[in-house]
Amino acid sequence: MAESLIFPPEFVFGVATSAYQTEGDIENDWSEWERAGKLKEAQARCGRGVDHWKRFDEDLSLTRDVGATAFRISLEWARIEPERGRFDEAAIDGYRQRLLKMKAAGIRPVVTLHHFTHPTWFHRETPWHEPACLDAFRRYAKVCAGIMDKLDPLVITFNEPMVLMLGGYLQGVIPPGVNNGKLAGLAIANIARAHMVAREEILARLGKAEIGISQNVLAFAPDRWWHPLDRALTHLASQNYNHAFLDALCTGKLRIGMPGLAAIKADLPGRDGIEFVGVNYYTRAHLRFVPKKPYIEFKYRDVHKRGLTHIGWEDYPEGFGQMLLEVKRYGLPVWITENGIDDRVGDRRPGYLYSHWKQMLEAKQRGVDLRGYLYWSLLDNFEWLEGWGPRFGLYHVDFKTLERKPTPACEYFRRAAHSRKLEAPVALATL
Ligand code: IFM
Repeated sequence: MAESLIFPPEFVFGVATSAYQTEGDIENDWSEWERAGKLKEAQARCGRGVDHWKRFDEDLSLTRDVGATAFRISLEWARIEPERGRFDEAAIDGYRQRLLKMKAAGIRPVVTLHHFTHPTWFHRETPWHEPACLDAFRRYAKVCAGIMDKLDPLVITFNEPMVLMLGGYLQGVIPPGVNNGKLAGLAIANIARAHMVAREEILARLGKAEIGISQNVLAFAPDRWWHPLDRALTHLASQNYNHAFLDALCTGKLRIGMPGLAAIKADLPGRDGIEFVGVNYYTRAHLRFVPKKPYIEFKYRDVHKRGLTHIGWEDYPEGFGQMLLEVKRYGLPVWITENGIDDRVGDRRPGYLYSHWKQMLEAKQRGVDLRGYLYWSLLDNFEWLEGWGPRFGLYHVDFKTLERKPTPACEYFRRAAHSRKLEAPVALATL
């Protein structure tokens, strides 16, 4: 099948980043979290990031150099509204200028409003589990709409809301560090409502827009294929983690149910709230039932002996194809808003791209309405709790000098973006 696989002319190749992970010098809930010593390495700090705020022009050229025609960035709420109700005109203009430069360079802006981080006042004054969060997000979204006006962006309101809910409100391992099932339920329902509210503001200003979210999807599998409880868990996890939030935005009803763990039922003020499904796919997770709370053991297994990636995730392109066929059920265009590999040497990334693109194009042949692929990430950057260890970048960044250098995947990506053919990468000598 692979020989005949081509990327149609209208299919978009792009790259993705987020503000906090790259821009540098941002004061928000994550910088507070870091100072409290909550990262894997207690001393690690995001600090100057990879200086993307100041090096935007250079990074935009790097984006063009790999043949990308879409660039996903996020707007940093903490920069835009550093104090509640005080909006920073310089930051707003800075973002507007960036989007204008993208347009001038023939690159479509893909704009995320919320990518995990919050201004420092947010959790104290209008946290996600309180209704006041909706007005706060509405005001912010209105400003974001102004930044994006007339630039035909692809808009992502929230990046990986389920990750925020699980990590921030259930396990308490990322900000705001809450560990409370009831508050988690209120928070995720309000995040879904906040999407709807932001959507209203964006449509009011832009008239027409393509608006969605980025959904982190995991290809779940039972740890013991024969075990009924592992299989039941797999089924429930897939529905709750991969689909419940998207279902809510489409139907207006949020339903999350894990017996003994969570029962969330909430209604949204409307339905049909997305124009596209944004998929972030990285790996597969095996689930095993254990007879004590939280009843789930979660692991990455190297089933096919391809070698776990450096961050410890299974390299499982087949799961990508499977997830794409699953999201076909929404009957909406699909954008891959993230996919990538932590490859600290640089020799595995072309093969990873090839195997994942093959799955993607086969899914397209099977009727998935795929519009574009955004590689995570343009640059090596700050990987949250993992700090500065992982390297997802198409471009290698020297974290001391901040010099950017192409990895072998740049050439591979560029060739595919130009030739529109899926070709296996030539074997790479070890770097
Ligand atoms: O770096 C993150 C990104 O911020 C959200 N999606 C997953 C990436 C890799 O972990």
